Amino acid sequence: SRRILSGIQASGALHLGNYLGALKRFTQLQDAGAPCFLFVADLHAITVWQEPEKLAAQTREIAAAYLASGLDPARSVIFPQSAVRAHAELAWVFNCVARLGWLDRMTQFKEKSGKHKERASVGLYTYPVLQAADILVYKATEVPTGEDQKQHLELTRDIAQKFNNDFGVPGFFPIPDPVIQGPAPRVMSLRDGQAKMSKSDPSDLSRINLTDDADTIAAKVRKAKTDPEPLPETMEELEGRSEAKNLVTLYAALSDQTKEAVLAEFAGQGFGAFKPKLAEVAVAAMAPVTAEMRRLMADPAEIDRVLADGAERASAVADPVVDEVKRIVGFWRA
Ligand code: AQP
Repeated sequence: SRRILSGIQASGALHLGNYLGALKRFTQLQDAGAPCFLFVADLHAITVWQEPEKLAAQTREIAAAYLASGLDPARSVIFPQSAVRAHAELAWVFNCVARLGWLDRMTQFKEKSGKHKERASVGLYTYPVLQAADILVYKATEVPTGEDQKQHLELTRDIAQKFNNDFGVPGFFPIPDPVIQGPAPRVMSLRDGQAKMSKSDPSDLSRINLTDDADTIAAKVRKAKTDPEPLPETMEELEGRSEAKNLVTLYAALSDQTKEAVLAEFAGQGFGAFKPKLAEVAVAAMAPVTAEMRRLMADPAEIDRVLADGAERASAVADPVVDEVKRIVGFWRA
């Protein structure tokens, strides 16, 4: 049967890419009736340094973003990753299933470890193995994420397959499908149409944060890199104009229209006219979410209840799977 799983790292501010590529998609899947397990990835967050006194607040903030974007804790299971021991336990077994050669090919590690690979944490290297455990410990069948996670999801499929083969348990782990769809699976930086919008970009002008106010959003959109040409009539004509294409994609995703409809409205107009309209739809789409996040964060008791309840429901699914894995691997038990 169908089971959706995804997570967002507890490592600071969320941006429009996270919102359109992940949060908004989760809500759509939930509302279509799919059972969703959504966690706050705090184990993943510490692959790079996190201030201990801030980590729990960051976890609550992501939980607030889940709730504010429309996830309903009665229907979806929302929990902190570290509160369900099964993730880390299965990750160890998977560390012994995955091959070094597979991890060596992961481009995100290369990007995030930068020039000084030897100084990166070992956790950053095995990050995609933990991700495989996150997914498979629920025997999830579908994993909605942004485009940037595609390679990691392929690794999860390889790990599931190898575990099933090595231990002679065909079908024990389902081979999960990446769900990289939606109107904006790859939101690009506002300063560079070749780079994805990312929270680690040193330029704050490159991204719209979920916490930006209307004036900041308008200013960032105004300063977004574009070209001098007016908007064309078709998407094909936007090929090679990556910044322009990104802004049209954003407008469409934020206003729930197709890109073609957006071009039909704005063809022939320049960015001087288009940008203020884009800022307007961005503010209109995000303001209710940020307002609700602020309301929830003002009194974390409600968030804490959701997370504690979610952790219990998640453990009830994950613990028996890990118990079964331990039996399959041959560990001692009384
Ligand atoms: N630019 C993006 N467009 C669409 N989706 C995106 N996601 C991230 N960036 C974009 C999706 O957001 C979800 C949560 O991501 P994460 O918490 O795992 O963090 P991340 O991918 O590390 O986010 P960042 O902002 O890109 O951080 P850095 O700068 O650290 O790399 C995932 O589903 C992701 O695909």
